[in-house]
Amino acid sequence: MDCIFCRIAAGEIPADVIYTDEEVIAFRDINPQAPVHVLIIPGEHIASLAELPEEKSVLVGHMVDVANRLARSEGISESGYRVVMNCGRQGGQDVLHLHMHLVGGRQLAGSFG
Ligand code: DGP
Repeated sequence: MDCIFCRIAAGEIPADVIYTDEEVIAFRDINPQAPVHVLIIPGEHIASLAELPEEKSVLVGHMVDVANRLARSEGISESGYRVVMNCGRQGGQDVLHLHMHLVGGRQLAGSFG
């Protein structure tokens, strides 16, 4: 399977990785929309939120924990931030490997464009 995020997780493609554990990897978005724009992905290939089996939903809770932790280490915990998961084409998902955006460091506008 030719998945760019699987290749980043495997270390085959360079990325600015800022966090890793047994379940997830976090790296800076290549096209940042704000001073802080980090992607948190599972190491395992799951195409989207719609493909997440119920028995693995705890993974998303872990991704939220990591996002909160990174918000603190990036210095945006107090000022505020946004966590987004796009799902499917109309949901704005371009890369078909489950990921969570952590965005902050500037005033963000309304989110349902
Ligand atoms: P989404 O639209 O939710 O699927 O967001 C995908 C994000 O992934 C988008 O903000 C750009 C980012 N991205 C795509 N390819 C790469 C890459 O090769 N490296 C990094 N660091 N980010 C990427």
